[in-house]
Amino acid sequence: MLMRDRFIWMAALAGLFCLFAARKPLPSGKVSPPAPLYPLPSQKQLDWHEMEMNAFVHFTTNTFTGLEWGNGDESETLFNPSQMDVLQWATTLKKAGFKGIIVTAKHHDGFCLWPSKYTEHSVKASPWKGGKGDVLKEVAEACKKTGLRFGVYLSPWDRNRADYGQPSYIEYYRNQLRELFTNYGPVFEMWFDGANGGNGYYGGARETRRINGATYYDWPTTLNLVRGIQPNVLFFSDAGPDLRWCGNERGVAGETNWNLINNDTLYAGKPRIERLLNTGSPDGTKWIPAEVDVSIRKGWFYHSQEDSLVKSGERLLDIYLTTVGRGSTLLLNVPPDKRGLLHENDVAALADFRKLLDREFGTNLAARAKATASSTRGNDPAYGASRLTDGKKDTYWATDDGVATGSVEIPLGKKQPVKYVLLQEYIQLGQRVQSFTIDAWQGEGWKEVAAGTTIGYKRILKMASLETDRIRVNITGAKACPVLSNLEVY
Ligand code: FUL
Repeated sequence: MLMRDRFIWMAALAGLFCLFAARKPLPSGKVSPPAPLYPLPSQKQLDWHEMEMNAFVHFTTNTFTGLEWGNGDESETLFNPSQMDVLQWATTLKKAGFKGIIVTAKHHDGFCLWPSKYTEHSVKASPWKGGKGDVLKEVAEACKKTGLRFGVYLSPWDRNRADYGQPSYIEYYRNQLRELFTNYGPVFEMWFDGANGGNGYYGGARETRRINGATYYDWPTTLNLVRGIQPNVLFFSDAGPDLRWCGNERGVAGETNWNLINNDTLYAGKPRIERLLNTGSPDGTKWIPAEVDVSIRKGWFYHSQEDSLVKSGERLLDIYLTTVGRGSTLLLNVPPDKRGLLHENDVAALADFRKLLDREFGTNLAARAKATASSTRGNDPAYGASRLTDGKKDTYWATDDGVATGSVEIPLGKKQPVKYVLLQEYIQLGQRVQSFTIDAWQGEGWKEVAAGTTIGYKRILKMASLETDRIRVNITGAKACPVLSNLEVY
């Protein structure tokens, strides 16, 4: 080959190389990830989001009197479960898919399920186990054995205490928290109820007492005290600071559900804040996700006349969709009966629920699907649509800064029935998506089959009967470039 020809060849090759290099996406890691959109969840909140389903256990003298709110004058001798088996609670709940148990250490009636040294109104004055029993200890141990996390509910309102309403009661309440957080191992969540003040026994006074919900408890001091013992605990109350009430006890998180809210003017029991708590606010300055507490029965405590009213597996699946499916965590109450066992009807409903969950969400049709996107951040495959279907929770699809909309397309291999689309934002970088639609390919074109607003930790949309071989998710509005970690189709 002549020198000149060689030169021409080399120039052509170099040109081709440049062209190729220019078109080739930048290698992973060269494009910087999206900047976090504040506020962000803390690590303990992220861990809580991933729990998805926890169980509530309401148990006290009410179980034996048939009341929902004990007056505070109940005799301790009433508390006498005949076949108490806390391991039965834990194994049943674990099998159904729950990750933690929150137990009513003390409900509004003031009876303590542990032998507190600050009151006689507890299991130690009951005939159960000759006054030597400790329900909390048993629950904490059963949780440990079965791999569940342990949480407590300690009602601030106490209808038994003579000094409820006075400063000395706050000291009593704090002493009890010291006991709970020192003696029972790690507590993942502490539940503060919003019901505060009203009529009660109050050591024999039998009167109505009102407290100022905004000031009486001096919560900041109490929370700091608890954090000093167990820094990893999450506090639930209407106002957080870690988890908020969802505004109802029907099992329904907001269809629009921001994990963000401004809690500066909120406090447990504040009137008429239900709507705000249900939806959160897109411009909230704190990450305080909603937890949805709902009972498997009509009441929170066991009453035999409600044995036929236990929510069915189907009903629990609906509740799953309006809680976990809306980016919340479900806190399902399953109250033990007078024997100290979860009743057969509740156990059967939980087993049905599990079966339905496994049936509905058994096979992810989008697993490892070759997803494509309308645009990808910096054209870098590290942020490509395939990250949505790779089964890894720490990878994500993202668009360029300033690009707040975009679509991803998921081929399903063949035409088949599709019932649910599940989406997750990579909330480590904040909650972003404000609106989205879902299209299904219908032979000749796309048809919109569902639409939603927020996504957050998780969003599951149920579709009316549908067959398709391709799904498209369109992010139609976001506070900043969308960052989605997961997309599943069932
Ligand atoms: C409510 C309480 O008054 C109920 O008795 C129950 O404990 C529920 C979880 O919270 O506010």
